[in-house]
Amino acid sequence: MIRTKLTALAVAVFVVMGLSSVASAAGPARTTIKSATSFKFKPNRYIQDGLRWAKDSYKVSSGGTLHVVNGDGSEGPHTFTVLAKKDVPKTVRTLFNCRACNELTRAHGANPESEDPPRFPFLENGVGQDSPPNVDRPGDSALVGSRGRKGEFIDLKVTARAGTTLRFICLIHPWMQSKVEVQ
Ligand SMILES: [Cu+2]
Repeated sequence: MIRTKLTALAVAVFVVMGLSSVASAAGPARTTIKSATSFKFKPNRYIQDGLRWAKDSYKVSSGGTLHVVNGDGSEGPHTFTVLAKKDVPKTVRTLFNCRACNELTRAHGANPESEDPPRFPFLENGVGQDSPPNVDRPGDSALVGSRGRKGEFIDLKVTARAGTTLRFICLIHPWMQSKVEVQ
C-alpha cells in the first residue's frame, strides 16, 4: 500500500516536472523589441551610426505578442518588417537598394521624395492595410513611432508556428536587422 502511494507520488512529481519543462520550452507570451541609438565619428574618416534593434535575437511564443517600441525617439519612425533570409541586405550595394525592401516600401505607399507618413501604416503579406498584421511571414510590416517620439509602440500578434525564425529589418534604416525565434 505504501509502495503504491510512493509510486503514485513519483508519477505525480514526474508529471508536474514534465509539464513545467513543456511550459519553459515555449517562448515568452510578450516580448519587447526596442530600437536604440548611439553615434560616433572619426574626423576625416567616417561617422558611425549606432541606430539598431537593442538585441540581435528575440524569442516569443506562437500566439504571443511583439511589443515594438521606439526606444531612441529622435531618429524614428521605424518599421518592423519581416523579410525572407535571402532578402536581408548584407552588402553596402544592396543596403539602400534591396529589391524586396523597395517593393515593401512602395506597398506602404511611402513617397521617398518626402517625409510624409506612408499611405498604409501596415502590410499583411506585402499588401497595405490600416490594421496591424498577423506576423507570420515575409511582407508583414508595421510602422513604429509615426510621431518620432520616444516610447511610441505598436503591439503585433505572432501567428507563425513554433520553430519559425522571422528575420526583420527597418525599411527606413535597413542596417537595423534582427530576428524573432517563435517557440
Ligand atoms: Cu528605423
